[in-house]
Amino acid sequence: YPKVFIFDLDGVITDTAELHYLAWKKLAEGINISFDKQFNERLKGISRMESLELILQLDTSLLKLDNEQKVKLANKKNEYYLELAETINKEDVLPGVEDLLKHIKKQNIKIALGSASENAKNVVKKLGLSSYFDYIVDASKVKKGKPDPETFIIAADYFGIPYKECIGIEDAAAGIEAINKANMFSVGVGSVENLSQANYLVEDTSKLNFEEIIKKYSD
Ligand code: B16
Ligand code: MG
Repeated sequence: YPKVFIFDLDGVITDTAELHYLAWKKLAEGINISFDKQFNERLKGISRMESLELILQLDTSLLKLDNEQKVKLANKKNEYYLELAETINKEDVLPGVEDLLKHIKKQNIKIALGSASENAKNVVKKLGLSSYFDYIVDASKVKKGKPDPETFIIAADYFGIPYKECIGIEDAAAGIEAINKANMFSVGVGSVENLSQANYLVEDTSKLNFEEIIKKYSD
């Protein structure tokens, strides 16, 4: 058996992507940038500041903003996001996720959260899942975001477990890349077009099955 499971949050445990999208859209419209769903795809799994930089690139006249102004905008986006996130509850847990968490816990395998979101702890609490997690990576302490392996390495090192004995679950290509670079076993949730690098792929969270994952990991 593996010793640690490391979960991504957005897209794996719940769908906060829609809320991030609405918050960025509101911010972008406030500074006269038009922003659509397609562009939003590029922001998945990317940190708040990096996302802002990508959005500002849509309007070259905004590239001259200084750091203080950028931080203000990022804070504003987070205010919008937190407002929307108020409504998050148990029903927002994606299908199959709590069942998987239960199975892992039963085997005394450690569970960690490796999200790029600084709001991750708060969201997990609202979802009613806090008691499953032995460790939540503090995204504000991560120097290099996904696809860098740092997020996953921090989680494994917290437990002092060899990377080969860790399993990471991700919905973003950058996340799968990060898990693979950390020499962990990667489970992808999504399409083969997006996640062809995953060691094991399921099409959605309802297909996440403990025994099946262990079987593939042991092969
Ligand atoms: P925050 P994940 C990521 O979550 C989101 O996919 C991404 O869109 C968001 O910008 C990022 O968290 C940072 O979130 O503004 O709350 O710090 O997929 O890594 O769980
Ligand atoms: Mg994700």
